[in-house]
Amino acid sequence: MRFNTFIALTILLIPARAYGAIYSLSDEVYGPGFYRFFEWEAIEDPTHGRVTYVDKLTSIHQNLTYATSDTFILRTDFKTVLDPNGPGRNSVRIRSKKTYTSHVAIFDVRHIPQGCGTWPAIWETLEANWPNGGEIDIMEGVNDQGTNQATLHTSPDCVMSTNRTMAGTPTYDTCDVTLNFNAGCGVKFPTASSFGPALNTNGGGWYAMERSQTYFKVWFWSRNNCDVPSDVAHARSFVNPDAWGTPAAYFPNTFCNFSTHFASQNIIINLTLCGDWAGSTYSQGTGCPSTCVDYVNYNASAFTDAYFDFASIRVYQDFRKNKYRRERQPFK
Ligand SMILES: *[C@@H]1O[C@H](CO)[C@@H](O)[C@H](O)[C@H]1NC(C)=O
Ligand SMILES: *[C@@H]1O[C@H](CO)[C@@H](O)[C@H](O)[C@H]1NC(C)=O
Ligand SMILES: *[C@@H]1O[C@H](CO)[C@@H](O)[C@H](O)[C@H]1NC(C)=O
Ligand SMILES: *[C@@H]1O[C@H](CO)[C@@H](O)[C@H](O)[C@H]1NC(C)=O
Ligand SMILES: CC(=O)N[C@H]1CO[C@H](CO)[C@@H](O)[C@@H]1O
Repeated sequence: MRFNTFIALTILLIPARAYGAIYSLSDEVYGPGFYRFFEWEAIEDPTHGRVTYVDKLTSIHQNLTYATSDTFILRTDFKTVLDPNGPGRNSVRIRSKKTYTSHVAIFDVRHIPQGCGTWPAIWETLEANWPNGGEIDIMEGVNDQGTNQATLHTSPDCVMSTNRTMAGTPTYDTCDVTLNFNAGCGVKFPTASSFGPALNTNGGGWYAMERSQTYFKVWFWSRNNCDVPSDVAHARSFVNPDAWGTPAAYFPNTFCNFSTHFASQNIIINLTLCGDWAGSTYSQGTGCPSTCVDYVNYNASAFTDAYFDFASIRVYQDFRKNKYRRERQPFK
């Protein structure tokens, strides 16, 4: 009987493995679990934003992070008028305690920060070894403008093929941080609902990233899309990204040696204001008033909608290493 079960399992698993793309749930993060999975980075903003990143206790005390059993909110302060000569608006930056190589990460968001001056990001990097450990930006944008952009930033000699099958539109093909003022090799997503107010009015959606040894792929599905893969929509224990269709962004290793450009990386979520990107493009066809820094200093209530609402983050790894863990214990 046991032997038959073994044979049946083997038969069941062989065809799946032949496709090489079945991943199993290794970390499921929701509600108070965010307080255990992540550490707070009360650091100076490396992108020169008008923010002050606070520590965990301050973020809880000031309600800049807030959890219920199925919600995790992360926001900037929206109550304080700032002294223009003092520190920036309080905000939060969190980094996963774990690092990952090959994996799938699915971010189920109900809302992302919106408003003039905002620059939210969900990304992966190894900060201690930047840029040599590479950077994979999964969700990023500024000032409510345009669609989501996924981008790689790397050390020299990493270029993307001009012939890629993906739904999005490439910006630069070279990922080298020393070129194009560190713009990286980006891909603009095709759907308006992938970023900003359009994402929020649709109730959010799912960003998914697959990192394999030979490519990275990023997808987005809006909450009300009819083509959300069922393993994504129903938070299954196994996912098969090979069945998810053409990604919005595709980064193959054709002209980029992943083993020398990408280390094992942390997941980082940050919310800055102004700074290198949001600040420099603040007045470029955005309709945003005055200057970015003045707007942040004086218009506190303009940041009421500058918040993430996460339903969950799920990380999947090679199903042979089934180390499933739920990050759900209440924070004390
Ligand atoms: C903290 O933030 C949450 C989510 O935005 C909100 O529901 C709650 O009322 C806030 N609590 C306080 C004390 O302001
Ligand atoms: C582009 O890529 C496709 C799929 O990988 C391949 O079949 C095709 O030959 C490539 N075209 C060029 C011009 O390289
Ligand atoms: C990538 O770099 C590693 C380490 O230097 C090397 O062993 C490997 O052969 C390289 N791969 C390719 C395809 O050049
Ligand atoms: C504050 O917001 C209002 C409304 O958007 C705008 O008219 C005003 O210029 C802003 N003030 C500053 C200092 O940015
Ligand atoms: C302000 C801040 O922390 N910025 C980081 C947030 O995210 C992007 C990735 O998109 C990083 O490049 C920034 O350094």
